[in-house]
Amino acid sequence: MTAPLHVAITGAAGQIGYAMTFRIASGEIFGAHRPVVLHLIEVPPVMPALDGVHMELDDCAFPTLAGVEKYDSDHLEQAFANCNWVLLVGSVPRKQGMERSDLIRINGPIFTNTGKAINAAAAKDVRVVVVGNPCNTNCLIAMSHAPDVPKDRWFAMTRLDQNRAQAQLAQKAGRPVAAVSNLAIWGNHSATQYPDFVNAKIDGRPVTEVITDHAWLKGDFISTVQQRGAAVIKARGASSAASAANACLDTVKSIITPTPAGSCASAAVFTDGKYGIDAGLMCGLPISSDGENWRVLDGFHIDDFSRSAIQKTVDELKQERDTVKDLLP
Ligand code: NAX
Repeated sequence: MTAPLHVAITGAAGQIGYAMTFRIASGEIFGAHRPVVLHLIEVPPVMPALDGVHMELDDCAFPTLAGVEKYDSDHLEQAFANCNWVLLVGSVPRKQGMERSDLIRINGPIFTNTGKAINAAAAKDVRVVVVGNPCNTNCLIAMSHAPDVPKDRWFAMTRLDQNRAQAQLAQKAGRPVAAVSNLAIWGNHSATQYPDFVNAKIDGRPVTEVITDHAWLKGDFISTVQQRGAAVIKARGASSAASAANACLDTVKSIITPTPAGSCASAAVFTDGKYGIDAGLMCGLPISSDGENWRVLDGFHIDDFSRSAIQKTVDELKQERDTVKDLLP
């Protein structure tokens, strides 16, 4: 029998954590022959709700679920012990009328201790995906406190933005969503992000050839994707949950599965100056994986429109980094 993978989820009783946990336990993400042990983490007052999640996991009788361990957030080193994947969802969600930047000082400090505990206790091959907002900067904070974990193991989630953008382009073109490929989200997971229609394709052709309404691409398309989170909050009275959980799992799958030729996956990763983007940020970029290792893709065309949009969102990331500089060692 293959050794089980240990997967930690913080905020596991919250709406995203709850939606994600069962799909991981079912074998859908790591395969029907790969057992998983879930490490579910919550703040102390929410531990009774986590017991309920555990009961429901038992009641699914998933053959791939090799164990469930529950921890409160005061015991993070025990919680992350030997974990191969750490999915950092736990944090305070954005409420209606709140911008992502408002959250930065509330959620940032959580990620200092999280990074230290991952550094101390996680498996040597640990990979970390940060969902809790502001996810780019939270990831930067956690990574900064985990000097022994290589920087290419850290990801912040821009996949929901990619999926949202793909759906918008598919609907506009009257094509299935699977026809849309090579869609990069540059920058911050926030209202400044740049969903890159210039390099995206529909049925293998440039989006700008298939969709001739370029005013829409430069206007409503971008703003719809940028504001989609707020629109969901307005409609649902709660922030995106199932789609966010799905995007986190898509991120994991994109890292462990070879990326189709001619396409990319979107994730925020540590920058080294490529594409003229300042080094030392967690910035949304187009990446490609061979199933083991990933790299930032070269060769994306950056025209003047894209350059200015990317600069705006990178400037926001730099501002966020300044806002939390007391949390960065
Ligand atoms: P919920 O409030 O439903 O769940 C969050 C859970 O985290 C709660 O159960 C809470 O008790 C727990 N928690 C809080 N602090 C914790 C800590 N220090 N350790 C462990 N658990 C802790 O929020 P939910 O809707 O699940 O959203 C979670 C996070 O995802 C929020 O920060 C939200 O802003 C962010 N999102 C990120 C997205 C992205 O694309 N990157 C999109 C969706 C979502 O808005």
